[in-house]
Amino acid sequence: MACKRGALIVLEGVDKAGKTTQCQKLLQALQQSGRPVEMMRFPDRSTTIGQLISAYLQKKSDLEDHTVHLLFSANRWEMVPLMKKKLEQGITLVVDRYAFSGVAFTGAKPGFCLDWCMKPDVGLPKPDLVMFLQLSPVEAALRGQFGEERYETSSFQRAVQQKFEHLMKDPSINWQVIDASKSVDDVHKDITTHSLNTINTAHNLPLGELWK
Ligand code: Z5A
Repeated sequence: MACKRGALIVLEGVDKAGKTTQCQKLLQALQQSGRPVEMMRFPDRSTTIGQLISAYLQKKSDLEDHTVHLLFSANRWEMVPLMKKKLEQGITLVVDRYAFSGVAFTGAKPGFCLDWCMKPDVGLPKPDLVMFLQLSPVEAALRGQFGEERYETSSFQRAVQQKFEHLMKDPSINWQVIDASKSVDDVHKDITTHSLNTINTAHNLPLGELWK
């Protein structure tokens, strides 16, 4: 019998919403329950393209806005063969940011429309579940100052939040909004419940193509 495929689970949200914390907790919980699971994050700064992006985010280099958008997308596409292989092997992937961040962050810049921003990511593996960690700017500020990286200002993050809200109206994506203001353990419980439901149903479904 062919192996049941893994689920593609994405966590999205604004800065300091707790995405990395929750991806790691979900990874551990699924591992402890004996499920095959791995974590990925975007941007993946380990590749040649990822290093260009990392230097840009750290303000060590400047890149034209369209160019960096396409690099973020290319950084996802270069991982697609590996992602598909793992999903086919029955491994669930827990992913920290994906194409939705790509569209929301570039779309928040002046002169960009969401339609253009989505185009390079059309056809990527479609997540079975996208959890948006919802956190107000006031609550995010309580979790510490913004860092030094590009995009880490409250006005830009508000514009990003608006773009995410627009993307979440798309009924073709299985969006779940998670109240990220709760304790780490309570957020984890909500995320685990949604993830287990998704893993069970994704087994029997073909992997979709994003925005197609
Ligand atoms: N970007 C883009 O422009 N285009 C793209 O295509 C993609 C990304 C994929 C990458 O940043 C930047 O690239 C990002 C988007 C852009 N720019 N911004 N902003 P990154 O991935 O390297 O880092 P990040 O995603 O910005 O991390 P983050 O948002 O700052 O953090 P987080 O992962 O959401 O949160 P955390 O690190 O898990 O937690 C933050 C703090 O809050 C930490 O001290 C925790 O202990 C605390 N925390 C977490 N949960 C809680 C709860 N529940 N209560 C209290 N405190 C908590």
